[in-house]
Amino acid sequence: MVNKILIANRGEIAIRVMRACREMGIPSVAVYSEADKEALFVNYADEAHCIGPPPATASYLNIQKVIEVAKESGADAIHPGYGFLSENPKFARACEEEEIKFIGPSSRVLKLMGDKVAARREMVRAGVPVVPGTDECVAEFEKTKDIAKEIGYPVIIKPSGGGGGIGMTIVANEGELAKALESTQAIATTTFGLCDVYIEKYLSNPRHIEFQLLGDSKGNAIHLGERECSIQRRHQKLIEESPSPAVTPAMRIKMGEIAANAARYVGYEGAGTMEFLFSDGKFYFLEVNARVQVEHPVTEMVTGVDIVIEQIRIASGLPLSIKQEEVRWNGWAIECRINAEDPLNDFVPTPGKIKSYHSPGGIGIRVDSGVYTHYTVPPFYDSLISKLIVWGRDRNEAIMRMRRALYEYIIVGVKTNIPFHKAVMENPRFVKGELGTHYIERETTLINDMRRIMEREKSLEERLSHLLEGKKRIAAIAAVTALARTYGVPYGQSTNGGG
Ligand code: MV4
Repeated sequence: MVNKILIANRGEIAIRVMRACREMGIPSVAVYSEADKEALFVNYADEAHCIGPPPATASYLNIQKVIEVAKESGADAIHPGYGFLSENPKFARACEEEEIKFIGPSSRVLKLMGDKVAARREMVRAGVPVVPGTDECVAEFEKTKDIAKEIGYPVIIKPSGGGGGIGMTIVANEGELAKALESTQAIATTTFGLCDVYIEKYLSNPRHIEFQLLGDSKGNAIHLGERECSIQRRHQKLIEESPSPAVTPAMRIKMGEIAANAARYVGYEGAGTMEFLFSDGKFYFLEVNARVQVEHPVTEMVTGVDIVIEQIRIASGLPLSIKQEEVRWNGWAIECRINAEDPLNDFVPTPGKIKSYHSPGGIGIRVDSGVYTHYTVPPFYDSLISKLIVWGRDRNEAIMRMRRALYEYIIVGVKTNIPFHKAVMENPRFVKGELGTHYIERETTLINDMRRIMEREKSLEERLSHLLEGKKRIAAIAAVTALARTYGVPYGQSTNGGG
């Protein structure tokens, strides 16, 4: 087993990893920026080292500094979390050279998966279905025109160095192609330093479904089923669930096997996700996320497998602790990402001081949070402050529990997207499980539903204003939310969306 782990990340995921370390008896080392001195994860760690100024490029992305602290502190492994350096092949390479175990796939696999065209080609070889398109980059207009014609419009042009939606351009017809090709190449060059772009058939409102994979150093690879992540806004996922209401047990087994076989084929070590678009009952490979993902807890809730502990075991050269035939899927889990942002002002980030904080609890609730009362959310990083995950025996129970938990969640001082989540949990189409990547834009009533929910809570607050003075303030806020809960959709209205 590795002896000491440096966590090259911050916030809730740093704490998530350190919790696994503590359960395994492995000391943890935090690295933090000057903006994170007061952060919960810095305190949680067994030791912590400041690595630089607030901007991530000067701290969390500073490869030399992170490796230097690992060596100084005697850490023999680094967990990169998600984002930051987690899928950076140069960082993985630097770790390999310094004989520090990078907790994740090899630099070779990270490089392959980071090149979206190469990854697509490799997945075709491994027998994974992909979206109709090219397995080479496109560059020259006349040739691209022929390819697009063959695929059939609409098509989508994607930067090969990208992922996560940045710089993608949808092309409705041949007239738009020249401009789209040029602009995607320009964005690809400036954002990813690589002008390579590729072209695919554009699917209009697919579901985003991904399979959780684990591969060990002995050549074993298994899948833990799927997550549905269709509820997203500007390529930011907001709500994820497992299983997907659209996936039958037979499809899960078939696609899971295809994904796990592909992981084995490329020699995948660690936790990873294979992303698919799902449309008209068919799966199409998109990309591999070669890291632990934000939404991994929903899979943990339904399978009981601790994905971070598996990552650490794998990095230590141990075999997977579970065989494919031992994986059981029990019940339903939903995650709401709680962001410090203003849902009434285009979801702009709202960093600032949390004056009062109370998180939900009780049966079937998990809160992975990086904050506490009187903590100041810094403006330098993403706005995720916690994840609220619920488990229920079926989708209906999970939705009812999520509603209950959202009304228990009290965050005063910074605006959050909790009202948005309350609106989604009451939305008939969500309740029916009718999801797609364009769900939020198409559910045009959602923002108004949310306004109504916020108004309802405000009027209750006003009615109780005599309590909202001095020391009684915090208790009064709890009373307000408890009352607000009774205004929610009555019990029993949610139905299982299938699956
Ligand atoms: C697509 C697609 C439709 N057809 N690919 C977005 C995230 C990234 N991982 C892949 N993405 C998409 N890929 C094909 N062949 C739709 C999306 C997509 C999207 C694309 C452009 C602008 C907004 C979008 C929102 C959701 C999904």
